[in-house]
Amino acid sequence: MSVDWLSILDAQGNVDESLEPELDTETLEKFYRTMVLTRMYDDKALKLQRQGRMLTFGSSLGQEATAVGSAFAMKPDDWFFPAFREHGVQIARGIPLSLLYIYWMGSEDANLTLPPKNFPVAIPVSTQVLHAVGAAWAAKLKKQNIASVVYFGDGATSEGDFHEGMNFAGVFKTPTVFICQNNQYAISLPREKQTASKTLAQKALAYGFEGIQVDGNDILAVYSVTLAALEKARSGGGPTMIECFTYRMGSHTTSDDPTRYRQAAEVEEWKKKDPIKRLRIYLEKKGIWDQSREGAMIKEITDEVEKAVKEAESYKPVVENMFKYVYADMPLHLKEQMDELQGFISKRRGDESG
Ligand SMILES: Cc1ncc(C[n+]2csc(CCOP(=O)(O)OP(=O)(O)O)c2C)c(N)n1
Repeated sequence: MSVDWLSILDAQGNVDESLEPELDTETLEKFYRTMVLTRMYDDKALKLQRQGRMLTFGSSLGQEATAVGSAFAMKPDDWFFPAFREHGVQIARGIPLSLLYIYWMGSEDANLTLPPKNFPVAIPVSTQVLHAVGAAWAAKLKKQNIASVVYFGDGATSEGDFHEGMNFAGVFKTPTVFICQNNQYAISLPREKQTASKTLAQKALAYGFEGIQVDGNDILAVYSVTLAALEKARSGGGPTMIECFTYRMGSHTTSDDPTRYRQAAEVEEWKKKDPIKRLRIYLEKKGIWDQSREGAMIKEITDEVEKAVKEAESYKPVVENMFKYVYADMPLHLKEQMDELQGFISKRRGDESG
């Protein structure tokens, strides 16, 4: 057993025709639009944070192919467990942009109306791996023909939760697809200081299942590999780990300054591998994209993003929800805190109106 590497669309937009997936024009356009939408959603979030209108935010700039390619390989009925940088997957899965903004503006209310099978963001690194394996195990026991997909970063592979989840998935052959977004850094820690393993995908081999590396900036490769892994999972073939080799072009979050730990030349090299640029070249070569379509799309997306921000900013969070969903039955100390906050808010409202 060894780890294979897959790439189909190179940085210059050239395609390996022997591996090119058969996708119709509509699907390719959907891939491209969703990647651009993700980037523009992301860019707007950073601007809002700098203006004090958004809380800490982790950009997915440069990782759009990994997110969108894998998301479109899923079926709506498959379980989806994100970390905190999976904006592109959430958008492709149809979660409204306004909900995503509401969440990052600080309200957990956004998680109350997520479409089915989409789990909330997991901030504690790697905890979602266990949830995903559990959901897959349950689906297998119930003989449901579905898979569960979990996303995590390179840093998450150093957590115990990751290893426990991988081991369980291997032993019980759960229908789980593990998608590692290897964006080369866990905050300031580079990938080579994270683990002595040559690849991250090879960790799957130790747990008795397939691991594969893919060019994470190549949406055709990410889509193809994820589609195959999901089909294998749903048909009883067990789990797969996919290491998407990509790069975090921006900062870890809005609280981070990456110039303190990485070289500008490295970032410049990765700029040349931009996932959106290469898909656009591919579409142009196929004669299905041009400057005028690009202009019209950008205008449409700008309006869509602005509308979502407006909706999010006009949303009034229900403060009780902060306490309500921590435990099934609210413990006394939380109840006391909630009552105190409610008292404080109603007093303030009374002061304001009086
Ligand atoms: C259990 C836990 N430990 C530490 C943190 C603080 N923390 C937040 S993100 C992060 C690094 C995650 O790196 P990686 O898994 O590579 O994902 P990336 O941020 O690169 O997408 C750390 C250590 C946390 N959120 N949870």
